[in-house]
Amino acid sequence: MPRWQLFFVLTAALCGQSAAPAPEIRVNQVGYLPGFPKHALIASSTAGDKFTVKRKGSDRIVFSGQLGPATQDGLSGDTLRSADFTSLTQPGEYVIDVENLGQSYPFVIDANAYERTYYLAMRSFYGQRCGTAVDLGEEFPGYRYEICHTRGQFHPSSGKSGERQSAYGWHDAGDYGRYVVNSGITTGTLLWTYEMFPKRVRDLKLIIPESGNATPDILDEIRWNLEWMLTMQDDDGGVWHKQTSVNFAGFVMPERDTMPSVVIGTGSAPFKNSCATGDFAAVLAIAGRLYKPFDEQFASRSTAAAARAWTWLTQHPNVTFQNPTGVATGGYGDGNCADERLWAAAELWRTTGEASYHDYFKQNYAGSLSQAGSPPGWPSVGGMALWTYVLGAGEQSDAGAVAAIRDTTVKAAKALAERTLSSPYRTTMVASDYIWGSNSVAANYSLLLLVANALQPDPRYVEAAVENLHYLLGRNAFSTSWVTQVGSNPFRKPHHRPSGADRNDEPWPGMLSGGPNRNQTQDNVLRAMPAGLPPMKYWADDQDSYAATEMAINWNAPLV
Ligand code: G3I
Ligand code: 9MR
Ligand code: ZN
Repeated sequence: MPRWQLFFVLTAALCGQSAAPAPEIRVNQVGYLPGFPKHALIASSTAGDKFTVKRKGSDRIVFSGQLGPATQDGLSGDTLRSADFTSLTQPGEYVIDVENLGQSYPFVIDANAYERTYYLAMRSFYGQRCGTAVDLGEEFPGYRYEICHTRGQFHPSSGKSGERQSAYGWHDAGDYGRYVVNSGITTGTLLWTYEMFPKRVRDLKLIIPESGNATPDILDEIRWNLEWMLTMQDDDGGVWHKQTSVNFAGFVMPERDTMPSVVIGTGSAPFKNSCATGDFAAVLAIAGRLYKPFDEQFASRSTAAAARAWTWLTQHPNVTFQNPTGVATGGYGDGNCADERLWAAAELWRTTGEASYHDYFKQNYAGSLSQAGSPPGWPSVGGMALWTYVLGAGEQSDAGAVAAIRDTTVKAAKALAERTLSSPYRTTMVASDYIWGSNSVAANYSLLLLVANALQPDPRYVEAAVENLHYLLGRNAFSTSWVTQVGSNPFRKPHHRPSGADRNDEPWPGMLSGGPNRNQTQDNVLRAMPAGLPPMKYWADDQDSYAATEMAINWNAPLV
């Protein structure tokens, strides 16, 4: 133990506090909302039956209770007992003390408990900006890099050749590529955040270069990526798949990755693909309505680009993408672009009210209807298509379609909320959800639950949505907050090139870990773990585990 740590342990002991938080007490290390269920989960067979909640740093007991019965959790292998302190609603900073065990990590009870987490999670997109110098400023001194990836070229697979522009966009993840498909769901989710909760997020400052102009910071940040997406549309309306180097860079800062950033297509005519073009059309259509009050010109440019993409899509409905020979960066290949096309139709209809989009939607939504009942992800955006149709419904809408979508969504939300509130870890997750990016599955379940609440309000949907946040922020088998620099025991080794290459002790803030991934063959760290562990256990705080600790923009978006 380093001397400074010993010092803290000794002073803590002298002051009558237990030495270090007991990780067996799983809590949301950020906090809980006053009017919501509040549970800590205790994974210890030697703990006594009693627990108390105390003000942090004092012995004043504000709540006492008994632990619930032990339940065996198959997802983690943990035996859990619940400490339910729901009836404590007084705002403050607390710890839980469990008999014969010790004290928990601290947490708050506060109506604004998650405001800083939101700030860091949303600001992390600024930290992914490509084509500009980035500096997190006084709050995070040393978190900076120079302008990067300014050299653009056409790869032969794009159907064009020569130099071209490389500007704007967010680095996708721990790597420096920019991918249209993944940008689609990411940007769409963030735009929806603004559209669904305008009053909540409009005035929250992100401290970005555009702060202080007349546009809400969240929209300014999202626009950085939309501007890149717009550069990915060809003259015929189709949209190329990605702009990356042909191989992944080493663990260097962005400006030290000097490989050209090449526009990559399918390798044969029409070179663009339908999934990327559908996602593009959907997202630019959303932009066309949301930016209108702030920049009318940008809004109409966006709608027009979306409409041209739609026209291309009607001529090329299912051109799929696979990495062409010689390209090793992320694939984001999706064999079915029907859901992307449906999403495009729905958002274009919601923005423009034009009958052709509506006709397409009415004729095709039934084939994707079941997707209203499952969490979205980059390959499956059918839920986004269906929900936007209902969220934007008006007099012209088809009553049958609205009813069917609402019904499917609400039925699913009811079952998912029940499953969440009765599962030992109080998450919506089941074993098959423990895939690459599983933490985004948890977050996207919450997105579904919040959309369902918007379609037919029910506090249990919102409660269940918040339970998944408790899981992500520390109430999990590792007692680790899966968001960098958030909570008192956050993970520290994301697969994220700037975090690995810079001189800062801590990783860049506000980034969600991909999460446990039971597909052990997907990286060497997972492969080295014993076979047959419960799914939640396939995670380690290790930079080399890209299939479990990488960050990605499409995972941070539902966290936001
Ligand atoms: O959809 C299937 C599901 O039906 C099945 O039950 C399950 C069982 O394995 O797999 C699901 O497919 C998974 C797919 O993602 C969709 O979620 C695959 O297993 C999984 O291998 C695949 O992982 C993707 C990974 O790239 C490898 O292709 C991740 O979603 C995706 O986020 C990730 O993206 C990478 C980029 O390529 C490059 N940049 C970093 C980024 C994040 O790691
Ligand atoms: O860093 C890459 C990460 O962003 C991807 O998700 C992952 C899978 O495509 O690949 C990572 O790059 C690794 C490459 O695939 C193999 N050599 C090691 C690279 C990580 O340092
Ligand atoms: Zn860059």
